[in-house]
Amino acid sequence: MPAIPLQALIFDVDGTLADTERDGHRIAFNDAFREAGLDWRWDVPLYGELLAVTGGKERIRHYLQGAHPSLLMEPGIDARIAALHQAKTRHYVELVSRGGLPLRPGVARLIQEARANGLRLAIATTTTPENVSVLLKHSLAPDAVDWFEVIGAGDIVPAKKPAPDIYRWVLDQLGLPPEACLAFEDSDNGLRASRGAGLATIVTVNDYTVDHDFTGATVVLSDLGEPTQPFRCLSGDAGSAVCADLRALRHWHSTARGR
Ligand code: XBP
Ligand code: MG
Repeated sequence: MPAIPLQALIFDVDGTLADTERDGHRIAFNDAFREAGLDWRWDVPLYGELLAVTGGKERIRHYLQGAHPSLLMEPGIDARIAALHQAKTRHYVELVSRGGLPLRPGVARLIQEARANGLRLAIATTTTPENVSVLLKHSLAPDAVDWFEVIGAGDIVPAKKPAPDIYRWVLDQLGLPPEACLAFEDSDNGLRASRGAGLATIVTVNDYTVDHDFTGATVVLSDLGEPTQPFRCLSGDAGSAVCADLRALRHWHSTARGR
């Protein structure tokens, strides 16, 4: 059977395009809590634990289960969580609009190279759509939202990562089989979602995810790398590549398909 060529790249956002969690989402959650007169504070280690649950509303609920379980019994708690989360999104958008979150190494380079070579681009993320748009606009390029043919974000599917639903939704919108694509992820939950949808996956780790179990990833890298700032390959075969360019991606795509 002829090999299916690589046709599309599907990117996670948080932790993959930029280190948004510690210095973005976490700060915005705390700002929303403060604004609502709550003394809840999510410090860096606690936030690392809370990241086990994806989705901001789901994360607040998970926090309350441990810290303030009685609040979950109160009438109107769903609306209260939703309002807090809306305020958090407003704070996050403000923070990112100030140019507060740079992209990770190699992200802009790879996306530009993919565009120049006619690869299709998509996003599969758990975060809220506004958060994706503001990051692409302020950290990549003013018109970068238009570079992505499909943006799957937030509550568009009810079951968030590690469920594969968001990736399946994106593949359906692209009209492509998973074998024609590569996914980019930074976390165990993200990898379970992409692999669950049958996608070969490149992982780039960050401080919160470096100790996660990435069994099933095609390759695990420190970051996507630049020609002058090589990545470190933590697992898998990077051959002679120093950065994740299209040549390396095509190699990983073809070896992953053979498995
Ligand atoms: C991202 C998330 C999100 C963000 C917050 O996971 O878990 O919850 O932390 O986003 P992934 P919202 O990178 O695996 O998609 O508050 O907008 O939900
Ligand atoms: Mg992520």
